[in-house]
Amino acid sequence: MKMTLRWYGSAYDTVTLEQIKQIPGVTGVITTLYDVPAGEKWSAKAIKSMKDEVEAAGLEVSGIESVNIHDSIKIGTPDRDKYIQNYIETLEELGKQDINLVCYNFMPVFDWLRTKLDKKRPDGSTVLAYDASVVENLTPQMLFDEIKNSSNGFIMPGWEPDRLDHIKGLFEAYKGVDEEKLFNNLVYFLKAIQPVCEKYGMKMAIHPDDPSWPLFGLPRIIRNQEMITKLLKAVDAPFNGLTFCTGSLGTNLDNDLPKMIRAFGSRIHFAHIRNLHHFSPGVFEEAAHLSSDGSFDMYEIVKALYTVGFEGPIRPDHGRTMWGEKCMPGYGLYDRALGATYINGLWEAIDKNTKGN
Ligand SMILES: [Mn+2]
Repeated sequence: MKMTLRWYGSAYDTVTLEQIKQIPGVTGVITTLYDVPAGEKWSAKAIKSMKDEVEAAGLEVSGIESVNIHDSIKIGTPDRDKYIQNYIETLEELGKQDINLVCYNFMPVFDWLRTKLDKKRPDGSTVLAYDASVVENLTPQMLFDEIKNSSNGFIMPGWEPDRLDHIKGLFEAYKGVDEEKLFNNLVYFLKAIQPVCEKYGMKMAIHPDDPSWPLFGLPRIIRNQEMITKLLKAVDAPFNGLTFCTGSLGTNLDNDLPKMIRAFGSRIHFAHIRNLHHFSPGVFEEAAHLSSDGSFDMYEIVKALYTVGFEGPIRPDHGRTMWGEKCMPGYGLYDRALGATYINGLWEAIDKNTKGN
């Protein structure tokens, strides 16, 4: 595996490449062109300049998170082919510059959802949290406002203001898109991009839905072992893989994370490792990465990745906001650096135990 950190680019991120470079064992970043709207083609020039900046800091671009999918592709409107063509050309440009991992999601309207971005924990740190009873009593508009008002002035990925402007229209547009239709639109997209992916050895790593259940009547199709298996089989080629996000799949405690890792094996192209502390079904907060701070056995999760021979990037997912840091919720330096170090420690111990030295 390769240890990485998500980085939004120097215009958006409070964490610098120089800081990331100093985290032991971190060799790359997972980044994006944060200012390119979903559906637009990425230019060779912008990709090169992003890559040059990362490499000048002694790091590599280990993958892209995300090249977002335009809603027309998810909804399956007649203009989708135009957006798919832009996506293919973006993959072509990335492939030419030896960037061959792309994380994306296929969630309607909401990329992810938390009901609080700054929940205080007993140790004084703050974390993102979710309470299903809150969601039941809020409209999507109220949730957008909550996210906007508690994100320290940062634009949260998936919650860009232009989406907020269109939320009513988006809900209208998704009317009639049920699980089956959404799934078929995803398969249509994957089949269309398959040739360019195979030309460049591009790995497409779909991100699971977060949380892993339907919201506001919108379908969600990447949320458990059965649904993910169905997708991997529908386009049964190595390029069609998964971002194994413990914090998303783990929102539902019925998902047995180590078992799922063993089942998906080589189709896992990318891993997000995060711990959650569950209070009751549908009520949880994000925790420190350490097993004892949350509900997951991180040793078993990392061991399962080790056992399937995982060689892709891992990034420590959302961290707590702590030590007075001012940052985008979940994306500060300190707790993610602790997470990277902890996961590296688990990996080293598992490796040495396995090899018997
Ligand atoms: Mn994730």
